[in-house]
Amino acid sequence: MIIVKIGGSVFSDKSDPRSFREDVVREIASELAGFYPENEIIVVHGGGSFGHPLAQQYRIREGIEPDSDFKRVGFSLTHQAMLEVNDRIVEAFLSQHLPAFSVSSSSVFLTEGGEVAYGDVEVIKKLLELKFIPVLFGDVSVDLAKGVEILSGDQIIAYLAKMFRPEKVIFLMDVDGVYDGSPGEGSIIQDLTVEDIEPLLERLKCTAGGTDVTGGICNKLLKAREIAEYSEVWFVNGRIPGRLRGAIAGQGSGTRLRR
Ligand code: IP8
Repeated sequence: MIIVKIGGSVFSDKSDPRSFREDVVREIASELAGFYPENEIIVVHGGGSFGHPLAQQYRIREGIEPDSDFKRVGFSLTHQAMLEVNDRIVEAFLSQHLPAFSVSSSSVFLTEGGEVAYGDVEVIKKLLELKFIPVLFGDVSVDLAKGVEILSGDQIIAYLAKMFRPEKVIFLMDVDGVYDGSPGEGSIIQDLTVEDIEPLLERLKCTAGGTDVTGGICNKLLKAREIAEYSEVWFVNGRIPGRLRGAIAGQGSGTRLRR
């Protein structure tokens, strides 16, 4: 099994609300087509300029405000924006004759403080047996502690990796891998082990939040460390044709994380 995360910055320009790079998503789908149906594939995509601006505007991560409909409306609007981009991603896969099937994450997972507290993966399991490609996404979530939350695609992937133990988990990003410093300044790390993560988080100053409401590369590295318990993890540039194919074939250019 291969689990692929299509990062929001891969399919959209984060400074341009609801922008969608259809050509990039079609290329990703056509590269995956080379490995289907021999491999089971799950796709999870991020929020990009669809989910994040609304999540920020409605301060979803601060939880519910019981006496005001502001949060409830924002919760629903954020979900609708994610359904919109999910629809476009699924359509792009279908155009490449891949049987992508939308699975709404907020109907599968309950969270507690942003982490998955409960997930029902039976439908996903069945879809895989039937050779569908489930397409989940970072989404709003009903949260046991805060009422409402944002559930990152990275959290979803960590949960799915624990349940399904895939051979590979591939994070597609808009940079060439994990940098040993700020992108553009440091150099790409080709091979990472789980022991390298802690000092790297310190170097990247991961105590401070990024621009994403869910924490960008810092959250990704933390989750990747968990995933590495079960799977090989790759970080590759999803906007450059051939990089995803290379990572799946095991000779790619990017960062590989192993135990
Ligand atoms: O981009 C966030 O998902 P992520 C989803 O995978 C929303 O962290 C709704 C902002």
